[in-house]
Amino acid sequence: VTDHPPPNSGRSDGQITDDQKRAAAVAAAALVEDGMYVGLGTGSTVAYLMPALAARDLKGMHYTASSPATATAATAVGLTVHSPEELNRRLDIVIDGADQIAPDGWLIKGGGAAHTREKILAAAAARFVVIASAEKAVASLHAPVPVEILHFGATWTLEALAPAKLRDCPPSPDGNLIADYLGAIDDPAALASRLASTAGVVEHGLFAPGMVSDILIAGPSGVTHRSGAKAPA
Ligand code: A5P
Repeated sequence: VTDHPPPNSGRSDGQITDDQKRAAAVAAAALVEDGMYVGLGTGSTVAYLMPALAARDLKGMHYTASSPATATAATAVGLTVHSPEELNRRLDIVIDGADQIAPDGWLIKGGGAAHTREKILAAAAARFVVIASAEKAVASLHAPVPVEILHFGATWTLEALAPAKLRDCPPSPDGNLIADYLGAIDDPAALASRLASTAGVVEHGLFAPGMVSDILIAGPSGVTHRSGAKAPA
């Protein structure tokens, strides 16, 4: 019997993870300033970002979203979302989640099937900020790696990607199939190069350290900030 229950007593692992996702999203929202051009990622962590941005009551904002789901969630809290074509300018900041974050800064993304659009936004950003709960930090990357592929010739594309299989999920925001590469990831750069050069692949979910400016990981004792390899613009 103890007089003092342990921290987080009574809270499920899922609730603790959700609290961490919210904490990382709130920390990232604090980096956004009036008048910025902002890219919004996709996923359950980013779902906490839109209310956090709305709560800041920022002025003169220009938002774009990496998926219809994010655009809908942003609009629901009063953020005005534009297409990239409407913005027609590079982005000041992009904030997005990740499935896995390696110690050297490599990421796996695409659990929500939106990694192609997410990578386009990240590449167009002066600052790309990754937000995550603690369990996303891994010792080394492991399968699956999401890969967006065209319907046309998908059987041949899958053969070339082997070991890989189609994921049973809705299509990407651009209507393509999502496959999962299931092999070892001994050398992320070599694998990224192989996946990118496979005919029929639209985009893969490996994000190189050079794309990432900041990594905000929320854990039991708060949000930890790691600097990424992408230099400030
Ligand atoms: C969406 O396609 C993904 O890249 C997400 O950013 C990633 O899967 C993280 O999602 P959660 O925040 O839901 O874990």
